[in-house]
Amino acid sequence: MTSLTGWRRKRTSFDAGLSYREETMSLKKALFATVLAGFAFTSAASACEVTLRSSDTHPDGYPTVAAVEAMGETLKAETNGRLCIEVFHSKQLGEEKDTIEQTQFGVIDMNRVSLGPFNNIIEETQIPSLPYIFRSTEHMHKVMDGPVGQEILDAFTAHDLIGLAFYDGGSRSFYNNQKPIHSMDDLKGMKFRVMQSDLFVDMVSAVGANATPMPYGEVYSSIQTGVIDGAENNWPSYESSGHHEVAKYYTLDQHLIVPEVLVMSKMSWDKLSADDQAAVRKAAAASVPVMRDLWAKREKVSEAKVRAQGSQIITDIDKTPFIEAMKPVYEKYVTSEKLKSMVQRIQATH
Ligand code: BDP
Repeated sequence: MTSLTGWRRKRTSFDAGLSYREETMSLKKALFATVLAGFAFTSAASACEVTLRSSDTHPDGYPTVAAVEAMGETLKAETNGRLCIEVFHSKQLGEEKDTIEQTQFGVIDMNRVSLGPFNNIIEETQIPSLPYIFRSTEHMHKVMDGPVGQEILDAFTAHDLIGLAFYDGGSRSFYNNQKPIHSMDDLKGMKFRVMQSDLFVDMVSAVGANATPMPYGEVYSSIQTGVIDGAENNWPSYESSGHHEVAKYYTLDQHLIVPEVLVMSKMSWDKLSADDQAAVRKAAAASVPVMRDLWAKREKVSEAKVRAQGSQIITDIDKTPFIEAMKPVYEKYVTSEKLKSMVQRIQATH
């Protein structure tokens, strides 16, 4: 864990927005802001003039955490040590849904999150969150690196956020503590946790199971106490969260290849000079290949680890019935011409 002791902050431009925030935020939010502003007045014992605080739910050493740290190194070098990034990993700043709000309010400067928790607020983020929309990780990269990806990043601006980059999130599959799932029939009536997104609730209902949206940090104990039978996630999260210890049946149906996103608070962004904004964008872009490399390696390490620790991996799964059953989710969520065009362009990308 990062020690906050001895931190010192040199410049106060990022603090200027505080009175505005206090006026406009609810009492609860203002209180939280005040607590965090305490961090802001101190900065790492280094030459950094501004230290951007970035949130991540994952533990130290997880690819997303390491990638944002790598971005921080690039940014520091690009700005001759003026701009730095401090990653608050392991949910130190809270669960994703809450940290997203705090980022919109400028309390947190940056946030690395899944696209899932944005689904209910930014409709464009629903598109890469659709089940089986991507044929492979390569397909996802091609789309997210291209015009559709850019349109989705741009959509964050209207929600007080700046979309900086997409990161890999592997493919997500169901795991549970009851029985090996070999077909859709096996899922009937089972209870799975999903991220807090209506789309994912409908996706799970579509295959005959029950969805319980809840924060990531509650999943482990909810499986243990029988509130849910399981959840769904990628290899590294299944492993690093310890969920494999309490839910050993993992079925590779790979229903989602949902990317992760790195966003910045628009309030923090607006306080940067145009040159510094460009440096942030450049450093974020440079962190993408770093992340992809770390991710590919970590997927293998995590898979090997959960197998060695006794997870039963079901690979002989026919995805066709899952793909068919989940189609109504497209009908429900892909309604406007804009979203339809995105789906068509994704499907036409080879
Ligand atoms: C992980 C994502 C993380 C999400 C988590 C979840 O990296 O951002 O919080 O899944 O399921 O794969 O909530």
